[in-house]
Amino acid sequence: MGVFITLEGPEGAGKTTVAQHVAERLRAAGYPVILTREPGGTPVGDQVRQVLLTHHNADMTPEAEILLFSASRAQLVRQVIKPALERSTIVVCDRYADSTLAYQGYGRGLNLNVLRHITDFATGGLRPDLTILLDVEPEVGLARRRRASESGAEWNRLDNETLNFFQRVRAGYLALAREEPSRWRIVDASRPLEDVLEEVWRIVKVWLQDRLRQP
Ligand code: T5A
Repeated sequence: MGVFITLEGPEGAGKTTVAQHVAERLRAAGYPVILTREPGGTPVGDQVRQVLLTHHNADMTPEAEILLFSASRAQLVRQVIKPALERSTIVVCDRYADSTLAYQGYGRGLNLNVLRHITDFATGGLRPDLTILLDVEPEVGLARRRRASESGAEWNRLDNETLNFFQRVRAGYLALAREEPSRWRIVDASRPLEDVLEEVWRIVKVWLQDRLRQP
């Protein structure tokens, strides 16, 4: 079986940049790797992503939102992630089910147990082996997003949420990481990008070495 690594964190934490860097370094080290993302990562998922993130759907209910994120995830797991793991590939995924617990659970206030049931159904119970939380204050992450959007990066429906919402999301991520410390590693993503990239790569390298030593 392969290895399933996820990157999590609030807006502008650096997940996409870090996920690309980790995938490149793993490939350079000789590992077979696929890099994917949520929502999206498949033709069906990319269409669902449009529905989720367009500003036209400002009236979307939290219940519709969780089901759409889950639809994209169900497709990604079966079409991309599981087949790759079965080929002993390392899967690096930019967001996964913990985003649902953080945003729809802690952020929107939906019941966490209900979200866990829906998520288990969508994923068939597939959980990441290692999750890296890029932790950053919402003000810092959103300022980065705003700067990036001025140079053409997407500014989506969820980027318009209140600061309070993003503060709940961040606190939610930290609570999830504390609940399951063996799976999560927390990285201070407010530091310069080079430092964040080096720390995440060191974590992944050490974690893989430890895993290879296990019988
Ligand atoms: N969502 C998603 C849910 O609500 N529920 C779910 O179940 C799922 C799966 C997805 C949205 O959907 C929500 C969460 C999101 O709101 P998205 O575009 O996939 O949207 O996710 P975002 O987090 O919004 O993506 P971003 O691109 O903003 O954030 P990243 O990936 O964390 O950041 P990145 O790497 O793109 O970097 C953003 C900018 O910051 C710079 C980068 O160069 C870039 O310009 N940067 C740094 N600058 C200085 N120092 C650093 N350390 C930096 N790191 C990055």
